[in-house]
Amino acid sequence: MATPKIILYTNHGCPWAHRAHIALAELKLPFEEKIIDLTVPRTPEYLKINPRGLVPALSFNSEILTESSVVSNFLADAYPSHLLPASNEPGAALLRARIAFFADTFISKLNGIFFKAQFAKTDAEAESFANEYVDVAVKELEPLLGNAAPFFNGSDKLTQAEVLTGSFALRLFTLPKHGVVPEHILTDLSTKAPNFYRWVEAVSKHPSVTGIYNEEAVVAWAKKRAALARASA
Ligand SMILES: N[C@@H](CCC(=O)N[C@@H](CS)C(=O)NCC(=O)O)C(=O)O
Repeated sequence: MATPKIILYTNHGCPWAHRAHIALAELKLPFEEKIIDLTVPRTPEYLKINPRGLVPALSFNSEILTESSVVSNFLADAYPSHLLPASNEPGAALLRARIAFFADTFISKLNGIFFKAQFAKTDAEAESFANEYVDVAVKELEPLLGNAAPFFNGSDKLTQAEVLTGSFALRLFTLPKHGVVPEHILTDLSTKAPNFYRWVEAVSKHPSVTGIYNEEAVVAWAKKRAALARASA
């Protein structure tokens, strides 16, 4: 495929937009970046690009795509690679289904609990969500990562499973030490869900995942939002 003209409308603090950055980095696709300021109302120009007003949005040869999973899966499908095999390759349909199930499980069963722990109204509530996170990781994620090496399904390179979940794994691995969530969440995971912990650690060190991450800014934003949640209790 000829080099496409790609524009990514993004904000580096957004874990959903971060998914598109991981895909673009792994696929080594050149792109122009337009940072959308999320602290002010979206401009009429941006609302024409994404009427929902959210990031990310992708312009691919002037075709607009929105929603991070749609954007990331489109990129992986347009450029079959180590991330995701084309669906007509032998064995690919099954692997694609396994990756989709992993990402769905991470996002639908686990991820929301991390945000609840971050923005809990009391320390006791944060503790309870941290413990719930560990329990769900043990039950739902640990069995899916038995053959991670260190990435999904025995891969030594990132896959689409990590594209869709890496930004959240990175926050899990980096935020506890700042007191944003109870610190024991990581030590508990390392003993109770060792496959999951090793995978989180490997994902969180990968340059395609860490590339746009500004830990200090994410911590500052999380602390501000947590203070607001507690003040409204
Ligand atoms: N389901 C969307 C969620 C994207 C999303 O929530 N983006 C946030 C930033 S992390 C946003 O644009 N928020 C703007 C707002 O709510 O005004 C996706 O996966 O793309």
